[in-house]
Amino acid sequence: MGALTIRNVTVHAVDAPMDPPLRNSLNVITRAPLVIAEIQTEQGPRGTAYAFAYAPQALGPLAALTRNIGEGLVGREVAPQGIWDWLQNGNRLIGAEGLVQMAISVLDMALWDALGKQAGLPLARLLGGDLSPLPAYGSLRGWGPAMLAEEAGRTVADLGLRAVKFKLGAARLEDDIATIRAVREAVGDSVEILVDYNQGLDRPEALRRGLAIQAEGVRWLEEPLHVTDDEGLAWLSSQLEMPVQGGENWWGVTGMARSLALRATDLCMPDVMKMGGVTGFLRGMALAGAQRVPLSSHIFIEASAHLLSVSPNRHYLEHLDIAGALLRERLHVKDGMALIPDRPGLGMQWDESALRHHAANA
Ligand code: SMN
Ligand code: MG
Repeated sequence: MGALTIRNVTVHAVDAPMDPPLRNSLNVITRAPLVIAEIQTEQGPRGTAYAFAYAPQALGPLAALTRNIGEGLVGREVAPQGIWDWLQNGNRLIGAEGLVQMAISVLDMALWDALGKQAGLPLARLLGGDLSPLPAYGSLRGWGPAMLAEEAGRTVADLGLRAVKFKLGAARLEDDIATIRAVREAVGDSVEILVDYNQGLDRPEALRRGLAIQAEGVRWLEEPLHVTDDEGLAWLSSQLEMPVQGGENWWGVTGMARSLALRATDLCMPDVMKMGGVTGFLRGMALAGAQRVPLSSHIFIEASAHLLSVSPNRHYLEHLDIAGALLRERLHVKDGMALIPDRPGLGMQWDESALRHHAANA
Protein backbone atom coordinates (compact mmCIF):
# COMPACT_ATOMS: atom_id res chain seq x y z
CA MET A 1 0.00 0.00 0.00
CA GLY A 2 1.20 3.44 -0.82
CA ALA A 3 1.52 6.36 1.54
CA LEU A 4 -1.52 8.50 2.29
CA THR A 5 -1.13 12.26 2.38
CA ILE A 6 -3.32 14.45 4.55
CA ARG A 7 -5.32 16.86 2.41
CA ASN A 8 -7.39 18.56 5.10
CA VAL A 9 -8.74 18.17 8.58
CA THR A 10 -12.29 19.19 9.44
CA VAL A 11 -13.69 19.41 12.93
CA HIS A 12 -17.34 19.34 14.01
CA ALA A 13 -18.79 19.89 17.44
CA VAL A 14 -21.96 18.16 18.55
CA ASP A 15 -23.83 18.48 21.79
CA ALA A 16 -26.17 15.53 22.18
CA PRO A 17 -28.15 14.63 25.27
CA MET A 18 -26.54 12.07 27.57
CA ASP A 19 -29.35 9.58 27.64
CA PRO A 20 -29.80 8.38 30.30
CA PRO A 21 -27.76 10.93 32.29
CA LEU A 22 -24.66 9.84 34.24
CA ARG A 23 -25.03 10.40 37.97
CA ASN A 24 -22.47 10.41 40.74
CA SER A 25 -22.22 11.74 44.29
CA LEU A 26 -21.54 15.30 43.08
CA ASN A 27 -23.35 15.86 39.83
CA VAL A 28 -25.48 14.65 36.97
CA ILE A 29 -23.97 14.71 33.48
CA THR A 30 -26.84 15.41 31.10
CA ARG A 31 -24.99 16.36 27.91
CA ALA A 32 -22.44 14.58 25.73
CA PRO A 33 -20.44 17.39 24.08
CA LEU A 34 -18.28 15.70 21.44
CA VAL A 35 -15.65 16.91 19.02
CA ILE A 36 -15.47 14.92 15.81
CA ALA A 37 -12.33 15.14 13.68
CA GLU A 38 -12.30 14.04 10.07
CA ILE A 39 -9.09 13.61 8.10
CA GLN A 40 -9.38 13.64 4.34
CA THR A 41 -6.47 12.18 2.39
CA GLU A 42 -5.34 13.04 -1.15
CA GLN A 43 -5.72 9.38 -2.09
CA GLY A 44 -9.35 9.03 -0.94
CA PRO A 45 -9.57 7.25 2.42
CA ARG A 46 -10.97 9.36 5.26
CA GLY A 47 -10.56 8.79 8.95
CA THR A 48 -12.79 10.02 11.75
CA ALA A 49 -12.91 9.80 15.52
CA TYR A 50 -14.45 11.65 18.44
CA ALA A 51 -13.31 13.20 21.70
CA PHE A 52 -15.59 13.74 24.68
CA ALA A 53 -15.22 17.31 25.94
CA TYR A 54 -16.90 16.26 29.24
CA ALA A 55 -18.45 19.68 29.83
CA PRO A 56 -20.18 22.16 27.49
CA GLN A 57 -17.72 24.94 28.40
CA ALA A 58 -14.86 22.84 26.99
CA LEU A 59 -16.52 22.06 23.67
CA GLY A 60 -15.57 25.25 21.80
CA PRO A 61 -11.97 25.35 23.07
CA LEU A 62 -11.44 21.65 22.31
CA ALA A 63 -12.87 22.03 18.81
CA ALA A 64 -10.65 25.08 18.18
CA LEU A 65 -7.51 23.33 19.43
CA THR A 66 -8.26 20.25 17.36
CA ARG A 67 -8.76 22.45 14.29
CA ASN A 68 -5.55 24.40 14.92
CA ILE A 69 -3.41 21.34 15.59
CA GLY A 70 -5.08 19.56 12.66
CA GLU A 71 -4.12 22.37 10.27
CA GLY A 72 -0.48 21.63 11.02
CA LEU A 73 -0.93 18.09 9.71
CA VAL A 74 -1.93 19.08 6.19
CA GLY A 75 0.56 17.75 3.64
CA ARG A 76 2.04 15.19 6.01
CA GLU A 77 1.97 11.45 5.47
CA VAL A 78 -0.63 9.51 7.50
CA ALA A 79 1.99 7.98 9.80
CA PRO A 80 0.49 8.28 13.29
CA GLN A 81 3.51 7.02 15.24
CA GLY A 82 5.80 9.77 13.97
CA ILE A 83 3.09 12.42 14.08
CA TRP A 84 2.40 11.49 17.69
CA ASP A 85 6.02 12.03 18.76
CA TRP A 86 6.12 15.27 16.79
CA LEU A 87 2.94 16.58 18.45
CA GLN A 88 3.95 15.48 21.93
CA ASN A 89 7.33 17.16 21.57
CA GLY A 90 5.88 20.19 19.84
CA ASN A 91 3.48 20.83 22.72
CA ARG A 92 6.00 20.28 25.49
CA LEU A 93 5.91 23.87 26.67
CA ILE A 94 2.13 23.90 27.00
CA GLY A 95 2.14 20.36 28.36
CA ALA A 96 0.65 17.44 26.43
CA GLU A 97 -2.16 17.20 28.96
CA GLY A 98 -5.67 18.51 29.22
CA LEU A 99 -7.37 19.85 26.11
CA VAL A 100 -4.12 19.74 24.12
CA GLN A 101 -3.72 16.02 24.72
CA MET A 102 -7.41 15.43 24.00
CA ALA A 103 -7.03 17.20 20.65
CA ILE A 104 -3.90 15.17 19.82
CA SER A 105 -5.79 11.99 20.73
CA VAL A 106 -8.78 12.57 18.50
CA LEU A 107 -6.50 13.39 15.57
CA ASP A 108 -4.40 10.30 16.24
CA MET A 109 -7.49 8.08 16.34
CA ALA A 110 -8.70 9.57 13.07
CA LEU A 111 -5.28 8.89 11.46
CA TRP A 112 -5.44 5.24 12.49
CA ASP A 113 -9.00 5.07 11.22
CA ALA A 114 -7.80 6.31 7.82
CA LEU A 115 -5.06 3.67 7.74
CA GLY A 116 -7.59 0.95 8.52
CA LYS A 117 -9.88 2.25 5.78
CA GLN A 118 -7.00 2.26 3.30
CA ALA A 119 -6.08 -1.32 4.21
CA GLY A 120 -9.72 -2.43 4.30
CA LEU A 121 -9.06 -3.85 7.77
CA PRO A 122 -10.62 -3.29 11.18
CA LEU A 123 -8.05 -1.57 13.41
CA ALA A 124 -7.75 -4.75 15.52
CA ARG A 125 -6.59 -6.67 12.44
CA LEU A 126 -4.35 -3.85 11.25
CA LEU A 127 -2.58 -4.08 14.63
CA GLY A 128 -2.17 -7.83 14.26
CA GLY A 129 -5.11 -8.89 16.40
CA ASP A 130 -8.37 -10.63 15.61
CA LEU A 131 -12.05 -9.93 16.16
CA SER A 132 -12.63 -12.34 19.05
CA PRO A 133 -15.33 -11.04 21.40
CA LEU A 134 -14.06 -9.27 24.52
CA PRO A 135 -15.33 -9.60 28.08
CA ALA A 136 -17.28 -6.46 28.96
CA TYR A 137 -18.71 -5.06 32.15
CA GLY A 138 -21.74 -2.85 32.40
CA SER A 139 -20.95 0.64 33.65
CA LEU A 140 -24.17 1.84 35.24
CA ARG A 141 -25.45 5.40 35.07
CA GLY A 142 -27.72 5.62 38.07
CA TRP A 143 -27.23 6.57 41.70
CA GLY A 144 -28.47 5.06 44.97
CA PRO A 145 -29.86 1.64 45.90
CA ALA A 146 -33.26 1.64 44.19
CA MET A 147 -32.15 3.14 40.88
CA LEU A 148 -28.99 1.05 40.63
CA ALA A 149 -30.65 -2.24 41.60
CA GLU A 150 -33.19 -1.77 38.82
CA GLU A 151 -30.57 -0.74 36.26
CA ALA A 152 -28.16 -3.51 37.26
CA GLY A 153 -30.80 -6.24 37.03
CA ARG A 154 -32.04 -5.02 33.66
CA THR A 155 -28.57 -4.49 32.15
CA VAL A 156 -27.24 -7.86 33.28
CA ALA A 157 -30.32 -9.61 31.90
CA ASP A 158 -30.29 -7.72 28.58
CA LEU A 159 -26.58 -8.04 27.83
CA GLY A 160 -25.69 -11.26 29.65
CA LEU A 161 -23.02 -9.41 31.62
CA ARG A 162 -20.86 -11.05 34.27
CA ALA A 163 -19.78 -7.79 35.93
CA VAL A 164 -21.25 -4.37 36.69
CA LYS A 165 -19.76 -1.15 37.99
CA PHE A 166 -21.42 1.77 39.70
CA LYS A 167 -20.62 4.95 41.58
CA LEU A 168 -20.34 5.21 45.34
CA GLY A 169 -19.53 8.11 47.65
CA ALA A 170 -22.66 8.79 49.68
CA ALA A 171 -22.23 11.00 52.73
CA ARG A 172 -22.46 7.94 55.00
CA LEU A 173 -20.65 4.64 54.52
CA GLU A 174 -23.85 2.82 55.51
CA ASP A 175 -25.53 4.17 52.39
CA ASP A 176 -22.73 2.88 50.16
CA ILE A 177 -23.13 -0.55 51.76
CA ALA A 178 -26.89 -0.39 51.20
CA THR A 179 -26.28 0.34 47.51
CA ILE A 180 -23.89 -2.60 47.13
CA ARG A 181 -26.35 -4.94 48.84
CA ALA A 182 -29.26 -3.76 46.68
CA VAL A 183 -27.25 -4.38 43.50
CA ARG A 184 -26.06 -7.76 44.79
CA GLU A 185 -29.66 -8.74 45.46
CA ALA A 186 -30.62 -7.74 41.92
CA VAL A 187 -27.76 -9.49 40.05
CA GLY A 188 -27.12 -12.57 42.21
CA ASP A 189 -23.84 -14.04 43.40
CA SER A 190 -22.26 -14.90 40.08
CA VAL A 191 -21.93 -11.32 38.79
CA GLU A 192 -18.84 -9.36 39.84
CA ILE A 193 -19.46 -6.02 41.53
CA LEU A 194 -17.02 -3.17 40.83
CA VAL A 195 -17.29 0.25 42.45
CA ASP A 196 -16.01 3.72 41.57
CA TYR A 197 -15.40 6.69 43.93
CA ASN A 198 -14.18 9.09 41.23
CA GLN A 199 -11.30 10.38 43.43
CA GLY A 200 -13.74 11.41 46.15
CA LEU A 201 -12.20 10.15 49.42
CA ASP A 202 -9.29 11.16 51.64
CA ARG A 203 -6.80 8.60 52.91
CA PRO A 204 -8.41 7.65 56.27
CA GLU A 205 -11.88 7.48 54.78
CA ALA A 206 -10.64 5.41 51.83
CA LEU A 207 -9.24 2.83 54.24
CA ARG A 208 -12.40 2.79 56.37
CA ARG A 209 -14.69 2.40 53.35
CA GLY A 210 -12.29 0.07 51.56
CA LEU A 211 -12.23 -2.39 54.45
CA ALA A 212 -16.01 -2.31 54.78
CA ILE A 213 -16.77 -2.79 51.12
CA GLN A 214 -14.18 -5.49 50.57
CA ALA A 215 -16.13 -7.51 53.15
CA GLU A 216 -19.08 -7.27 50.72
CA GLY A 217 -17.08 -9.10 48.05
CA VAL A 218 -16.46 -6.10 45.78
CA ARG A 219 -13.93 -7.01 43.07
CA TRP A 220 -12.36 -3.61 42.43
CA LEU A 221 -12.18 -0.24 44.15
CA GLU A 222 -11.80 2.43 41.50
CA GLU A 223 -10.23 5.85 42.07
CA PRO A 224 -10.73 6.03 45.83
CA LEU A 225 -8.20 8.91 46.09
CA HIS A 226 -7.16 11.84 43.97
CA VAL A 227 -5.37 10.72 40.82
CA THR A 228 -2.19 12.57 41.85
CA ASP A 229 -1.96 10.79 45.22
CA ASP A 230 0.09 7.86 43.97
CA GLU A 231 1.72 7.32 47.36
CA GLY A 232 -1.67 7.24 49.08
CA LEU A 233 -3.01 4.79 46.52
CA ALA A 234 0.01 2.52 46.92
CA TRP A 235 -0.42 2.59 50.70
CA LEU A 236 -4.15 1.88 50.42
CA SER A 237 -3.63 -1.01 48.06
CA SER A 238 -1.14 -2.53 50.53
CA GLN A 239 -3.85 -2.42 53.22
CA LEU A 240 -6.59 -4.04 51.15
CA GLU A 241 -7.03 -7.44 49.59
CA MET A 242 -9.53 -5.99 47.14
CA PRO A 243 -7.68 -4.63 44.09
CA VAL A 244 -7.40 -0.87 43.63
CA GLN A 245 -8.29 0.20 40.09
CA GLY A 246 -7.41 3.43 38.30
CA GLY A 247 -5.98 5.13 35.25
CA GLU A 248 -8.84 6.95 33.52
CA ASN A 249 -7.23 10.26 34.52
CA TRP A 250 -3.64 9.46 33.62
CA TRP A 251 -2.31 11.90 31.08
CA GLY A 252 -0.32 9.95 28.58
CA VAL A 253 2.36 7.36 28.95
CA THR A 254 4.30 9.62 31.31
CA GLY A 255 1.45 9.83 33.80
CA MET A 256 0.80 6.13 33.54
CA ALA A 257 4.47 5.21 33.95
CA ARG A 258 4.75 7.33 37.11
CA SER A 259 1.74 5.68 38.74
CA LEU A 260 2.76 2.16 37.76
CA ALA A 261 6.28 2.74 39.06
CA LEU A 262 4.82 3.66 42.45
CA ARG A 263 2.39 0.71 42.31
CA ALA A 264 -0.49 3.11 42.77
CA THR A 265 -2.97 0.61 41.34
CA ASP A 266 -3.30 -3.16 41.15
CA LEU A 267 -5.34 -2.94 37.95
CA CYS A 268 -5.38 -0.26 35.29
CA MET A 269 -7.87 1.31 32.91
CA PRO A 270 -6.21 3.98 30.77
CA ASP A 271 -8.45 6.26 28.73
CA VAL A 272 -7.69 6.37 25.01
CA MET A 273 -8.49 10.11 24.87
CA LYS A 274 -6.22 11.04 27.77
CA MET A 275 -3.43 8.65 26.75
CA GLY A 276 -2.96 10.27 23.35
CA GLY A 277 -5.20 8.18 21.13
CA VAL A 278 -4.39 4.78 19.67
CA THR A 279 -0.65 5.46 19.60
CA GLY A 280 -0.48 6.56 23.23
CA PHE A 281 -2.71 3.71 24.37
CA LEU A 282 -0.54 1.14 22.57
CA ARG A 283 2.55 2.48 24.29
CA GLY A 284 0.82 2.41 27.68
CA MET A 285 -0.46 -1.08 27.04
CA ALA A 286 3.11 -2.29 26.57
CA LEU A 287 4.04 -0.82 29.96
CA ALA A 288 1.15 -2.55 31.72
CA GLY A 289 1.97 -5.76 29.87
CA ALA A 290 5.57 -5.74 31.03
CA GLN A 291 4.45 -5.23 34.63
CA ARG A 292 1.64 -7.81 34.43
CA VAL A 293 -0.98 -5.26 35.45
CA PRO A 294 -4.40 -6.33 34.09
CA LEU A 295 -5.68 -3.64 31.74
CA SER A 296 -9.25 -2.55 31.10
CA SER A 297 -10.50 0.37 29.05
CA HIS A 298 -12.35 3.56 29.97
CA ILE A 299 -15.42 4.63 27.90
CA PHE A 300 -14.58 5.20 24.16
CA ILE A 301 -15.92 1.73 23.52
CA GLU A 302 -15.36 1.72 19.76
CA ALA A 303 -11.62 2.47 19.74
CA SER A 304 -10.98 0.59 22.99
CA ALA A 305 -12.44 -2.64 21.63
CA HIS A 306 -9.84 -2.76 18.87
CA LEU A 307 -7.05 -1.90 21.29
CA LEU A 308 -8.02 -4.52 23.85
CA SER A 309 -7.91 -7.13 21.11
CA VAL A 310 -4.12 -6.70 21.05
CA SER A 311 -3.59 -6.21 24.78
CA PRO A 312 -1.27 -8.79 26.33
CA ASN A 313 -3.04 -8.65 29.68
CA ARG A 314 -6.56 -7.67 28.79
CA HIS A 315 -9.13 -7.55 31.54
CA TYR A 316 -12.47 -5.87 30.77
CA LEU A 317 -13.93 -3.50 28.22
CA GLU A 318 -15.96 -0.88 30.06
CA HIS A 319 -19.34 -0.79 28.36
CA LEU A 320 -20.56 2.80 28.64
CA ASP A 321 -21.84 4.02 25.32
CA ILE A 322 -21.43 7.80 24.95
CA ALA A 323 -21.66 8.30 21.17
CA GLY A 324 -24.06 5.52 20.16
CA ALA A 325 -26.99 7.84 19.44
CA LEU A 326 -24.88 9.47 16.70
CA LEU A 327 -23.89 6.22 15.01
CA ARG A 328 -25.76 4.09 12.50
CA GLU A 329 -24.78 1.01 14.49
CA ARG A 330 -23.71 0.79 18.11
CA LEU A 331 -21.03 -1.55 19.41
CA HIS A 332 -22.89 -4.74 20.28
CA VAL A 333 -22.59 -6.67 23.52
CA LYS A 334 -23.95 -10.19 23.60
CA ASP A 335 -23.62 -12.81 26.34
CA GLY A 336 -21.40 -10.41 28.25
CA MET A 337 -18.96 -10.05 25.35
CA ALA A 338 -18.33 -6.97 23.20
CA LEU A 339 -18.28 -7.70 19.48
CA ILE A 340 -15.64 -5.86 17.47
CA PRO A 341 -17.28 -4.77 14.20
CA ASP A 342 -15.91 -6.28 11.02
CA ARG A 343 -15.62 -2.90 9.32
CA PRO A 344 -12.46 -1.04 8.31
CA GLY A 345 -10.71 1.25 10.77
CA LEU A 346 -12.53 2.01 14.00
CA GLY A 347 -15.72 0.78 12.35
CA MET A 348 -17.82 3.81 13.29
CA GLN A 349 -20.42 4.97 10.79
CA TRP A 350 -21.81 8.38 11.65
CA ASP A 351 -25.52 8.97 11.36
CA GLU A 352 -25.33 12.19 9.33
CA SER A 353 -28.84 13.32 10.20
CA ALA A 354 -28.20 12.82 13.94
CA LEU A 355 -24.97 14.83 13.59
CA ARG A 356 -26.84 17.65 11.88
CA HIS A 357 -29.58 17.56 14.47
CA HIS A 358 -27.14 17.89 17.37
CA ALA A 359 -24.61 20.17 15.67
CA ALA A 360 -23.17 22.77 18.03
CA ASN A 361 -21.79 26.13 17.08
CA ALA A 362 -18.14 25.67 18.00
C1 SMN B 1 -16.58 8.00 34.11
C2 SMN B 1 -15.83 9.14 34.05
C3 SMN B 1 -16.08 10.07 33.05
C4 SMN B 1 -17.08 9.87 32.13
C5 SMN B 1 -17.83 8.73 32.21
C6 SMN B 1 -17.58 7.80 33.19
C7 SMN B 1 -16.31 6.99 35.21
C8 SMN B 1 -16.07 5.59 34.72
O1 SMN B 1 -15.33 7.34 36.08
O2 SMN B 1 -15.15 4.98 35.22
O3 SMN B 1 -16.83 5.13 33.89
MG1 MG C 1 -14.21 5.72 36.79
